[in-house]
Amino acid sequence: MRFDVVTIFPEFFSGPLSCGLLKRAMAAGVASVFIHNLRDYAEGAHLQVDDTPYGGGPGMVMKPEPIWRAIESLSAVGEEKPLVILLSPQGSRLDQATAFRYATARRLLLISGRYEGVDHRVAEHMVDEELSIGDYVLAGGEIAALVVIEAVTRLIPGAVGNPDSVKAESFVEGILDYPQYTRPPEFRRWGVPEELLSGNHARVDRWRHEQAEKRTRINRPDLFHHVHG
Ligand code: 9WO
Repeated sequence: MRFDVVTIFPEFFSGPLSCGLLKRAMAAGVASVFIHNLRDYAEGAHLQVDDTPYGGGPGMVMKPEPIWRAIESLSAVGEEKPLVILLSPQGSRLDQATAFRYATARRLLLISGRYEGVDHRVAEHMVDEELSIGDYVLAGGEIAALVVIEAVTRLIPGAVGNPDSVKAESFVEGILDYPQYTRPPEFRRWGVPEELLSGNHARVDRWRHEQAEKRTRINRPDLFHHVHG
């Protein structure tokens, strides 16, 4: 999988890409991430990437032309055209099913906006999808782009140590994960559920399933539509 990111803050990505899963996936060659400075696609004496909003109002809006030039230029490299995604709170919501769909693509081109907005012609005419990672406003799309890169990369075969852990976990079955414990069996008089210490696998499985269901019902009633058995 090849990821390209267009941003006015390329330095934002160095920390996250140099740790853990993303670092390993890149070293193993299963993922490559190219960060591009939007300003490199700006023109004019001031290399301007933003301008005042039509109709007035506070702040600045990102101009369409540098984003267009970045998409045109980056789409032309390599043999495969990328799926182009604008990170925005106005987009459709990222979920695990979307992450799986993106993991089947060969290339993703992620556009991270800043300022008070992005000229709407970008969302309307230049991108394939507008994507939100959740119902809150950030200062820009950079963190959202990193969320997509991490959620997708860990689904690529060879990126995660144990492929069973991708299958077994949360959301794949529309239910939250069960609570996990490790040693010691008592810490500050807080015990570990006796079912987990019983050594009875059937009992452990039953307890985990009940806990997962209870958590999902209480914390995420919106997910609690799956078939129980
Ligand atoms: C600001 C704002 C304030 C009041 C009501 C609605 C609002 N929307 C925005 C807004 O979209 N600000 C953006 C800041 C403009 C461009 C990039 N920024 C951004 C992207 N903030 N948050 C995201 C984002 C991206 C993906 N998923 C969640 C949030």
